[in-house]
Amino acid sequence: MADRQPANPFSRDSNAKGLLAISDEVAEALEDSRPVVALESTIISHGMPYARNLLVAKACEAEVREGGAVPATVAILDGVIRVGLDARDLERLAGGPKNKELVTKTSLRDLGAVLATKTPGATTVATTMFAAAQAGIRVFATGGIGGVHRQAEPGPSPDVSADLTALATWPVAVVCAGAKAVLDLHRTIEALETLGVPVIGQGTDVLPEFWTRGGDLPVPVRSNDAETTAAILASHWGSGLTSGAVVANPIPTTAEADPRAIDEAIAEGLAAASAAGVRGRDVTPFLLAHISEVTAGASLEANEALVRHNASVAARIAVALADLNT
Ligand code: PSU
Ligand code: MN
Repeated sequence: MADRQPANPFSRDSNAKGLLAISDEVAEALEDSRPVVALESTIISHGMPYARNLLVAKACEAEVREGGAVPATVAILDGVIRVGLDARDLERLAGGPKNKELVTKTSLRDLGAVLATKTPGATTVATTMFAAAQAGIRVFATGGIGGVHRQAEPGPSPDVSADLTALATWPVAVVCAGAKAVLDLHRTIEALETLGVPVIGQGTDVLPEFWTRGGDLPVPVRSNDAETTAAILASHWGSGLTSGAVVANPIPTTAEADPRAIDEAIAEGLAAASAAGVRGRDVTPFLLAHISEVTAGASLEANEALVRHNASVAARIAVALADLNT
């Protein structure tokens, strides 16, 4: 019997019927099989205050370029999913102090409505993974994925991010500093196991906890460099599996926030969110802003450092992956 080859996981896979627009620079890089790294936009519109958000968005693109890859920031603008933005697009997403009213945080369930109304949308990890997969991009950098939120009291429907659904569904590696530590990290890593999503600790044996390097939860596999991570990813997809992967990359030691201060700020943030009745997609942006306030900006400094580091490491992984495929 002849060997049956799995479908090429690096081919483009778009069913977007004209609603997906890839910039010329990104399209040319993909055409030539050169390394490309996707970046998300919820972190710009809802994860950081104006005008720091714009500086960080540009810095992440620069980190990707320095690492030898082409950045492809994703957002929804004028009724189209855009892959690869210019400076003016980034400014629109960064907006001003009232940006939250203008740009919709767009997860998978929101995508159709945001496209139909032609209003600007910032893509979450889930929606960015979807767009990346459609475009044929395999590596994506963000700060931290969403996951299973902590629950004050046991109830029937815990708040679970569609980021997990996306990780189970599309062949994109998400380079991140673990999941945001406001979540229930234990349940999040168990959910990833159930969904069959590899969690590769790059240079770490434990799950990074966003603002800190973590220590409580072991990761299932460790890789010591971008080449090893790329080899694991290539084998994961080469086997025929079509799910995504988490590449857990801890914040550099020099940029790590004080774990005690962060734990206290998280507890305060969670109490404030529940007192203010914050729910659904507003929870994560509320907590990030509150924790930054309580830590006098220390958490924001750490957030910038970790997301830039992820962009840089993602570029190296994209380069190593491109080398494996040529
Ligand atoms: N990483 C950051 N800041 C962020 C996010 C990630 O450093 O704001 C965003 C991502 O877009 C992620 C979202 O998908 O937070 C999770 O939101 P939720 O918990 O509502 O699914
Ligand atoms: Mn949620």
